[in-house]
Amino acid sequence: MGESNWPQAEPYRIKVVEPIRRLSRSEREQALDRAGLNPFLLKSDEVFIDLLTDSGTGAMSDNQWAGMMVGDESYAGSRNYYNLEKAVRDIFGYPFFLPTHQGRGAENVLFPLLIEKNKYVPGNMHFDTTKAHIEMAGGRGVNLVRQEAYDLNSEYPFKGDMDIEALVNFIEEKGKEQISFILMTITCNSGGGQPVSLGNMQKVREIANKYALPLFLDAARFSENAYFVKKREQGQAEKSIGEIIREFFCLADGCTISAKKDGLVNIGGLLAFAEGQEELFQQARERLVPLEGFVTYGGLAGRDMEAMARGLYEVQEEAYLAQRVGQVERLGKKLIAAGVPIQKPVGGHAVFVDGKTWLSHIPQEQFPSQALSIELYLESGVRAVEVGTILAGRHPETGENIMPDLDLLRLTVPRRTYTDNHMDFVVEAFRRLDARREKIKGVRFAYEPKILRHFTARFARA
Ligand code: P71
Repeated sequence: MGESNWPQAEPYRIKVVEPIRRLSRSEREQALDRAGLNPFLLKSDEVFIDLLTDSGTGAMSDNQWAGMMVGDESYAGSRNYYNLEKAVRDIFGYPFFLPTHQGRGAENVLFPLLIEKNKYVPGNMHFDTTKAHIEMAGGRGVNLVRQEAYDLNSEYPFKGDMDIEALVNFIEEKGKEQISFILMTITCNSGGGQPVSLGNMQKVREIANKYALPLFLDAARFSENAYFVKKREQGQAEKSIGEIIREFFCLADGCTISAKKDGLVNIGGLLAFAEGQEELFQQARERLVPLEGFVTYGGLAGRDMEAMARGLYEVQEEAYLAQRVGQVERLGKKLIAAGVPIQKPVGGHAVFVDGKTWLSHIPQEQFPSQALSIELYLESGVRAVEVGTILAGRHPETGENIMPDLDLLRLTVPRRTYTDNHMDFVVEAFRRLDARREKIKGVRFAYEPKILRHFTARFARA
């Protein structure tokens, strides 16, 4: 066996623990009733294993916590700002950067500078808050991801790739002056945490050059994406994670990053620009002050910037990435073995369960994946999040519910937070649900908010 084929042990040991408690079945029933059958409205103390999101929910290292103690809380010119600037330069190769309070802060500063009214922002697939910021700036987001992304059973290794032909056709059809910029999301969150290949990014760059369009990265999970490239893309295996990251960022004009994911911090974000983008950077700098805060803190404490500077390095360690991505994949494989249909291949940060197929007796109008999230919590105390018909909302003109092809339940795994035993507990919850699967009932709205309804809606059993 030699040096290979060892079981995947966490490349860290645990120094601090946070107790979690599972409520009794009757306490869980009461809690969920109070929450209007919407797990989003549960108190976190009512949740045993929380797979709502991987955003800001990870564990920091001892080195990051040590960094918190050397936070320099000066209003201007904090030393931690300079440490973060150095990290951004080193890792992404970008000379211009601004800290922001989180990813959407960076979007809010940047997008109005690039978007003109009614113009388009094509991308592989925009994340919800990103699409909202494009629209708030007057633009129109368009998803042009490859068709394989919509086929849960396709094992295509880069389901986050842009459909290059569709992108060219779109630009030709609308005219390049109708396009504000191109945005590539790595990994593609809304498409299931699926990676973008370096080859695809290079082609998108060629098109951006041909039509003289700016190209940006929404790079919340930049390191997980690089890991997939190293493992899956031909000719990339010998490169380091750092080299792959550099190559990706070299191909873009700048990036917005929610550091709550691969920054390994609980809060923070950044906006950075490549060589040659000084003018845009200056404009962004001016907007940062009223929107986020002075240019050397952007809504963050000095200690937050230090933790981020250190996290951005740690997240590139290959042993960390192998265990991180491996843990999510292992959860997916065990669910498949338990007969639960999921999206394949398993994405970098979450397993997406095909609720519509697993609960095929529930019509889509009765929100099968929401029903599944309710039953999963009742059965086990595990919280997951619907990414389906409730999230999709209503058609702006007809007012009808949009019926997306995919109606999924996202089991999102926080970084360095839960062990494989926790994941086995989740699998066991699905096994127990399977025994009474056909009796699970759909739900209807008891209260439906007008916008972003999934956060605060209340439900009743149909
Ligand atoms: C996720 C989130 C966080 C989230 C957002 C809304 C509701 C629930 C949870 C945030 C992203 C993201 C990408 C690709 C920008 C943001 C915004 N994702 N781009 O998946 O995934 O970043 O939250 O720091 O503002 O749970 P921000």
